[in-house]
Amino acid sequence: MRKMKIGITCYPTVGGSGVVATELGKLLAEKGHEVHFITSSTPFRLNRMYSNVFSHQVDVNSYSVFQYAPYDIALATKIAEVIKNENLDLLHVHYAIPHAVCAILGRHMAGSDIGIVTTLHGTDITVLGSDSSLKEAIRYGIEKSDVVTAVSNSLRDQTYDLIDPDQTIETVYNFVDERDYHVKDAGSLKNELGIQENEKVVIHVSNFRKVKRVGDVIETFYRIRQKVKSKLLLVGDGPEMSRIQEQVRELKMEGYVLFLGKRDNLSELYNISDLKLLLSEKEAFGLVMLEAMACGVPGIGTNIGGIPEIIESGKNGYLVELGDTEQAAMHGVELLSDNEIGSRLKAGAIETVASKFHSSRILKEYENIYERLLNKG
Ligand code: GMT
Repeated sequence: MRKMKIGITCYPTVGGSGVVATELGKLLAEKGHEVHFITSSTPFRLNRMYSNVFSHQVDVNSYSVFQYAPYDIALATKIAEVIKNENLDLLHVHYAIPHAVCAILGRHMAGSDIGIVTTLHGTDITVLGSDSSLKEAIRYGIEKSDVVTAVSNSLRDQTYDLIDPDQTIETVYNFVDERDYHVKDAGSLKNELGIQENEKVVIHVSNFRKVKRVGDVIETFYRIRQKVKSKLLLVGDGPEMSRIQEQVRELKMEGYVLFLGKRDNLSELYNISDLKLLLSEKEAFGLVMLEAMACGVPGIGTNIGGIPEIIESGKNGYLVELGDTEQAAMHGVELLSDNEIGSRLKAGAIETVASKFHSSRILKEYENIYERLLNKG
């Protein structure tokens, strides 16, 4: 495989699409490629030093005439500059809006014909795709990209349905860095969090937006708690937080639900957990489910979006219909109270990550796409 110079644009702050883009950049660098992040700030997961990873920050002019600072134009200009100055071979942008459109404009500004790969992550289609002020721009970004990938078959199909682009969309699944996410000893963390050894741990991680249905997570846990001695870890923060805190108070569950806020040490938290709940109404993939499974935590997830492409009922967790907290709790109780079932699903979770979503496999798929693009040019 020839060594390439790859420009990557993504949202650098917390969020699945930025995590995947950054982890991919790191793996590409470890394979000897030169990686240039072109973003509004240094990606938060870029926590190791690499001699062949560079971060180019977009400067936005806040001239007083502008009612809104022109970030998209500034990003396109920076992309053009990096294409020329660094002699890039290709661009890989994550999230259609505005990144795909900026990449196309930047390439044009640079007078270049390098290939553009756009990866769709979910809300760029499932939420923004029905906004009439953005739909045409999303279609344009998809059609003018050279290769378009989606993080699940479900998102690929939804993109065809909602946007109807004249473009082929390939599925490339997400992955986790197995060096961080694996089964390990979490030391005294359980004890430090005030959880007794004989208590089971249920975990939910999200940005607490409405689509995540955290209320259903609380309801499910409420039912589980009536049968199994357990605690619920809520990790993350977002607009629904105060409503959720109120729900927990109303159910008199304050002593059993731990609000941990935003955390970096997710793999340690997963390693004290026995069950992961992801009961969203929209989820193009569900990276947090994969992270948990890599740490040996089986999941209960809704039968929507990309979740059924990760969870196989009875093998590595269970699928339930949206809003069916009774069924979710029934499976939760079964999994947490029957050691044989718990261990089988745990082994299934680890096996699924290793066979279907291994980082080496996904990295190869992206490298093959890049290689194909370079051969075409
Ligand atoms: O879930 C979110 O709200 C964040 C969003 C993002 O853009 O970072 O996540 C999307 O991309 C992730 C990485 O591909 C997927 O794992 C999430 O399922 C997807 N979120 C939704 O579709 C709601």
